[in-house]
Amino acid sequence: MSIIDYGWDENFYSECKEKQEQGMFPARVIADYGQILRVIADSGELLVNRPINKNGDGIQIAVGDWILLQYDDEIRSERICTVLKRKTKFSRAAAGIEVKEQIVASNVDTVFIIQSLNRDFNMKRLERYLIAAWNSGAMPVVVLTKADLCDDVESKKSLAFETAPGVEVHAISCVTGEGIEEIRKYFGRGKTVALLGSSGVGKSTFVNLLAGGEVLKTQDIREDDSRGRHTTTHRELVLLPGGGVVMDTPGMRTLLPWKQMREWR
Ligand SMILES: Nc1nc2c(ncn2[C@@H]2O[C@H](COP(=O)(O)OP(=O)(O)OP(=O)(O)O)[C@@H](O)[C@H]2O)c(=O)[nH]1
Ligand SMILES: [Mg+2]
Repeated sequence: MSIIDYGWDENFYSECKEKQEQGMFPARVIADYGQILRVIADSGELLVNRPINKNGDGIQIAVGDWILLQYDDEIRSERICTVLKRKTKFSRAAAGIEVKEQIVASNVDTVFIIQSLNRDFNMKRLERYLIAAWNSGAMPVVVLTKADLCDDVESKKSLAFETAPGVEVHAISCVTGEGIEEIRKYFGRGKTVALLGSSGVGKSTFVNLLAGGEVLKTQDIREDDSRGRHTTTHRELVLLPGGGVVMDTPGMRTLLPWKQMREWR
C-alpha cells in the first residue's frame, strides 16, 4: 500500500515539496472521531489529535483531507502542521448561533447521490443534493438502490434522469447484484467516491459489497416507517481491493448547501 492508492498526486506533492524536505510527511484523513482523526501515511495508519485554534476550537479538517504531519518530541507523537489545498470540498451549513460552513468531505472525485427505490425516492431531495454536489466540484452520479424491492425501476430511473439531466443514473441491488458491475467504472486507483444519502438507503451495505467483506456495520430499517436507524455515525474512507477509495457517511435527511445558504442571506 502507498498513499498513491489513496489519491496522492503530483499537485499535492508540488505544493509541499519544501516542507517534506523539512521533515514533514503527507497523510490522508480516513476517519473522523471528533477530537481524534485516523489518518493514513506511507508508514501505515496513525491516530492524531485535531489541532485547535487560538480560541480553543477544533480546526476544520474533513475526511478526505490531505495533511502534513511532523513528529513532535514534546508530545511524543505526530502533530498536524498543515491542511493541503482541497481539490474539491462538499460543505453544508452547520446549525448553531452563527451559521457556519461545515466541510463534510473533501478531495472527492465522484459523489454518488443515493436514494432507495422502495421508500426514499424523492426528487426534491435529489435536486438539493445535486446543487451541493455541483458546488463541491466533484462529479455527481445518481444511484438508486434496492432495485429488487421495486417493480417500476425504469420509470423511476427516467424520473431521476429528468430531474438530473446530463447526470448518469444507475439502479442497483446489493441483494441480486444488479447494476453493480456497471458502477465499478467509477472506481480506479487513487480515485475517491463519496456516498451521500438518507439513513437506511444501503450506503454501508454497498461499501461492504465493493470491499468484499463486512468492513462496516449495517442495520435493518425500521418496520413502522421504513426509515433508517442512523447506523453509521462517522465518515470513513475504505480502500477497495479493486482500486480506489470509497467514503461512507452517516445518513443525512436534510441538507442545506453552504454556498446557497450564503447567497440567501
Ligand atoms: N432488499 C434490499 N435491501 C438492502 C439493499 N441494500 C441494503 N439493504 C438493506 O437496507 C438496510 C439498511 O442498510 P445500511 O447499509 O445499514 O444503510 P445506510 O445507508 O448505511 O444507513 P445509515 O448508516 O443509517 O446512514 C439493511 O437492512 C440492508 O440489508 C438492497 O439492495 N436490497
Ligand atoms: Mg451506514
